[in-house]
Amino acid sequence: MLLTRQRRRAVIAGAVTVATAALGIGLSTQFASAQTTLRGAADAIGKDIGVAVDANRLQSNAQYRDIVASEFNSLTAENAMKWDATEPSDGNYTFSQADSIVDFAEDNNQTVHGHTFVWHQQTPSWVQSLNATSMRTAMVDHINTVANRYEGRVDSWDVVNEVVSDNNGAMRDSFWLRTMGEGYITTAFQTARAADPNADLYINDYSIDGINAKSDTVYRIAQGLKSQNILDGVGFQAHLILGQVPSTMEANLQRFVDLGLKVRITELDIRINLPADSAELQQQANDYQRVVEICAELADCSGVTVWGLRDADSWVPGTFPGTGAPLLYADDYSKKPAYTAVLNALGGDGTGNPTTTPATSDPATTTSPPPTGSGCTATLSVSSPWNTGATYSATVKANQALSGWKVTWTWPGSERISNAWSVTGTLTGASVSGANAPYNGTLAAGQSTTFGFNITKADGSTASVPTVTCTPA
Ligand code: 9MR
Repeated sequence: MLLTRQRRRAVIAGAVTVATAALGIGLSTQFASAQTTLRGAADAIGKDIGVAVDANRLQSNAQYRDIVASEFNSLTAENAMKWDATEPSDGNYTFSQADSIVDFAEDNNQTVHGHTFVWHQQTPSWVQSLNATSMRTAMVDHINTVANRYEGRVDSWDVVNEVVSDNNGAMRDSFWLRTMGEGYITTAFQTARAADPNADLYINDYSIDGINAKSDTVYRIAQGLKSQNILDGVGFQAHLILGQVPSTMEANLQRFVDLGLKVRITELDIRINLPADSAELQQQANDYQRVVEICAELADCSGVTVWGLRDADSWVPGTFPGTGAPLLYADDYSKKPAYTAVLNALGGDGTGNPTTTPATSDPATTTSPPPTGSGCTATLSVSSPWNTGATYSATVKANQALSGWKVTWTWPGSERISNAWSVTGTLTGASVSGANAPYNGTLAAGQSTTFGFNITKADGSTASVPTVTCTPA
């Protein structure tokens, strides 16, 4: 849930004003860490970088704990919030492990993505053998109890998990479907919405990262749930195989965003045939970078969660024998090339900007002409437009030595900034007045710096490129 997340971020940022924190803009005080930690970089562009965690490891292993706290701004319980962990027998709720993870997140100003209420796995047999009426009652009680316990502390929930089969996009033949019919999905979302109206509600699945029969079915389900206002987002697990980031991944996420939904990479890992050599680790880094860039460039992508901290913690070798090494950290807690790639994708070009890939085929990808004659010049360019928004990058060039700069422009139409990085000021209205962040105001004559932002705009309208006035400040 957005407000909770931003409130926690504001606490971390400390010096960020209430106004800018409420808009999610100008979190520049955190930028000091943006170049060196995933968390700092993700905070600077307003994204979650999450990790799936195990409660016992958090308690027992200081090195694990320290990295989870310093490198990630969001947590998912890898197993501790599942039904078998939270309600092993009817009405007998056991929250100690889930509580410890949520407490840890609060202590470290991290958001929590809840996983999961309704799944065909890790649900106790007492649930699976109920008749339709009793199963519905059990589901409603379970969701109410767990969602209420964490209301205001868990920001978003995977309400249903893996409800579509791998067979041509048919519904999964689970005990839920067989007993309650397809309506079980609607029941789950209606219950979760009523139990915690402020949490973002997600449908989550694997092998839906590209456009295919399975993601087409999730799309149809999402349309229906969205039209009832009981769905906020789609989780793409992204359990990937080396070298196989789907070429349609960006377009696929975009079509869900175009429905008015958020998207999120919820369980990212990229497995390698063991032993992994250095070329494979570099390929893995490239794959990670691609996935994280897709999210970084998409305003409505809430974030990326990796499914475990170290390779040794991963579920992969147990399920796909002979494969593994799928995560960002090696068994000895050293950072793999994939770590650096993710850092880069989150803004590691040294300026806090996500790396953007210009959509050259799109007519809206244009650059404004630089105005002449002042102490500085600034230009905007649209790097990735979509129906209802766009990502812009901006360059400020000093024509003389500067100790600060100010940029102003007016949007001609419906464009409004939704979040921005490496720039501060009054940014969200039709008249934009931006100023340098604390770290990018001092420029020698001839030097340039960059900032960036996302906008929202009327569906289908052009993302215009206004002329920017730049003045020394
Ligand atoms: O990583 C989880 C592993 O520890 C559990 O044993 C397993 C049980 O099915 O679930 C794993 O997490 C899964 C997640 O909850 C849903 N998507 C697939 C994940 C990997 O199997």
